[in-house]
This record gives sequence, structure tokens and C-alpha cells, in this order.
Amino acid sequence: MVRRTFFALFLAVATFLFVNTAIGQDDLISELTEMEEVVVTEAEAGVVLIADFEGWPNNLGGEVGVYGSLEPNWDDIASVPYSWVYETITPTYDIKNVHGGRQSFRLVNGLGLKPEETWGSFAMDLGPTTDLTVIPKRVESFDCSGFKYLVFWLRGEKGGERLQFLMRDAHALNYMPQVKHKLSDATTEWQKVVIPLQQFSGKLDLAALDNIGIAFGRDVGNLKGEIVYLDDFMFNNGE
Ligand SMILES: [Ca+2]
Repeated sequence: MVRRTFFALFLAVATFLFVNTAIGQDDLISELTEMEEVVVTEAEAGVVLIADFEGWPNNLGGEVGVYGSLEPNWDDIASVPYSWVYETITPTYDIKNVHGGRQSFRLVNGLGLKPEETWGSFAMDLGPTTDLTVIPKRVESFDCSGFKYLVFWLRGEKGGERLQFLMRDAHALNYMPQVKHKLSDATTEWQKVVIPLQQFSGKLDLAALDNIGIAFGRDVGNLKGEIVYLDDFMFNNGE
């Protein structure tokens, strides 16, 4: 009698576990299907998100960095504004400095580790790193030849901040950008920056783009302590 009860209990537990596991798998399959549907929809709409700064690395799996006069001094970040992801734990965080979601990317000129450097740049790879042993390092290139525009959102702390847009392809022999394109000065309002891509087709290979960036140092006209916020970088076809 005891043995039979034990067996019945065993059967009940086993059935319970089996049913729950099966339900879990169904949920997973349906979630995966939904994710695939989202990707297809984005491609059809002609929009690819490069970086919304809500996670790390960027939305294409590429590294994000700041160099020269934008390089932060991590020892001072509690009291001095610094170039990096602008997040809710950043001192003096204000949601007005974010265009979408909870985070943006802040550029601060000349208050970090290399205040005397005349150049300063923000740069993003357009895919994961594939080889770190060569210079320039290899990344998974992105084919943007089917897109009309690169779009991002920009807000200046005081207005009048100067920016230059930078691009580098997979054929570059060093880290110098092949495209340097002057942008309109920043304003204190969030503004949508729309950069038509085809104008660069003779200067670099749009089918194998490796890196995009922003120059924000003294060499493009910024003083020490000038600040801009960037958000929602994307390729699209409709401005
Ligand atoms: Ca964001």
C-alpha cells in the first residue's frame, strides 16, 4: 500500500515536471519567433539602429570609445563632467539630456585625462571586433550602401558647439577617418541631424563601413568644457 502511494506520488510529480518543461519550451519558441518577426519588420522598413546607448556595446555589437581631449579621467568623475554613456547614476543626471529611453552619450571637451590635446573624437565600430592583432583592428563591416541617410539626435549644453562627422571603411590603412564632414552647430534643443550618405561614395566604400565618429576637440572649434549629448544613431531611407 505504501509502495503504491509512493509510486502514485512519483507519477504526479513527474507529470507535473514534464508538463511545465513542455510549456516552457513552447514559450521560448514563441518568443524566438516574435524576435525574428521584429528583425524582418525593421529591415523592410529600411531602418537599422546603430546606437541608442541603452546597453553595451552598441546595437550593432560594436565598440564605443572616446579619444584625445575627450578621454575621461576616471578618478575625477564624481565632480567633473566626463565623456561617456550618460546614465541615471551620472552626477547631475537630467532626463532632458536624453532623447530616447533612459540614456544618451555625453561628449565633454578638454576636462579629462588629456586637457592639452588639440583633437578629440568619439568613435563607434559598426560590428563586433574580429581581429585585434592588426592595425587598424578588424571588425565585422556594415553594408550601408542600400541606405540613403545616417541620422542621429544632438543637443548642446550652451548652443553653438562645433562638430565634424567622421567615417572609416574596411580598406583604411590606419585609424584616420577617410571622411571628415562639417555639421551644423549644436543648439540647446534636441535636433535631428540627417546626413545623406551617397555624397561620400567616391571617398570610401559604403558597402564595407567599419567605423563612424564625431570630432569635438579644439581643432574643430570647441573650447574646454564644451558639452554635447548624442542619441539614437541609425541608418534609414526616409530622413
Ligand atoms: Ca537613448
